[in-house]
Amino acid sequence: IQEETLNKIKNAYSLNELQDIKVEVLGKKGSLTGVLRGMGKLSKEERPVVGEIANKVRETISAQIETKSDVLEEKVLEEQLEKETLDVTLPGRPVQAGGPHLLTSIIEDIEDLFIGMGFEIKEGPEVETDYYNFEALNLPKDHPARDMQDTFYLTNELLLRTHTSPVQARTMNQYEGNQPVKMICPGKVYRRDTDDATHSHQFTQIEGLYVDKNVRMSDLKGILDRFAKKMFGQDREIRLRPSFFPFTEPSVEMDISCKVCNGEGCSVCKQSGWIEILGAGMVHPRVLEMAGYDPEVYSGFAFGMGPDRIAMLKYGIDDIRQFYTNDVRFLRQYHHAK
Ligand code: FA5
Repeated sequence: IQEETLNKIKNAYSLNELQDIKVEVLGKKGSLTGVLRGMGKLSKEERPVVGEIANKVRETISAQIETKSDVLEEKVLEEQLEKETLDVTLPGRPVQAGGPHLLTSIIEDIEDLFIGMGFEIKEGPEVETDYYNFEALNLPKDHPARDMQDTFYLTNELLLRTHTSPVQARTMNQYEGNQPVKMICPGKVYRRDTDDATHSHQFTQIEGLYVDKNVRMSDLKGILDRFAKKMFGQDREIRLRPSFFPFTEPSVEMDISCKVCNGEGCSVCKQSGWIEILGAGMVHPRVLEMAGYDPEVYSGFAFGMGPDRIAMLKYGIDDIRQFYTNDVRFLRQYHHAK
């Protein structure tokens, strides 16, 4: 048995084969196990002799199997290492990096411009109360101007804010009527508008509010003009048209001349040559009063602009829905827009 088995072990070329040999000889029904089992049938004198030999054979075979197993394991490992070597000279595959959404970039650009003019950044909730969205802005419950902004109501008192103007009242409340306020507030707003090329039911706004002693309409115009020139270039013109908002008096809307220039020249993007980008005005005395500011002492201006429209104008995008349909081919074009 010993000779035959050692020979087989020597020729074994895989761990599986070695395992088979082990079972064949040392397993429950193995040949050597058979010999050891048959000991009972031997005479008293034969037993120790045969027993000793059989045990020695078992030890020798076990040791050989062990040694061979180490050798084979080593061989398997080597083969595996050989197969799995990395060819570090192969060209790499580029990783597709993401980037900020164009709207995020535009909002950050606008924030930077206003921070440079001394404004701080504020935030407010998207789920807003009827009070802040309307009443604190001089729009009592039955006011017809509420229809100007078709509203998604959640309950009688809670709604999705239709503009960022509630943050005006929230900030003035926070400052308790005795400190100047100079803030902008970017954020998402929602309206039951029918989606088309220039309207979306969800869009972004940036509110601005400047309240202090002696703030005038000319300050508003100066700030907006500076903003427009920095955002769109020195050759852009702005135009203020009289308008109406219940929370400002007087109220204006600002249009910007809408030239879109590229390497081939400039084109005017709308028949009139102007596009409306924001509403603004002098804060209504009632709004100041409700927020705890004395309108005899303080005055202020406010504005609310639409970054979606601003981005469209700046980059010549003709459909606002592009911002919200998340076609990566579109989004990727503007990763390096800054
Ligand atoms: C307002 O929302 C006022 N709260 C703005 C304001 C603030 C006036 C402070 C006075 C003082 P309006 O509804 O016009 O106003 O919206 C302001 C801007 O948001 C618009 O000029 C436009 O740029 C943008 N906008 C309005 N509706 C949409 C829409 N459905 N999709 C995309 N942009 C819109």
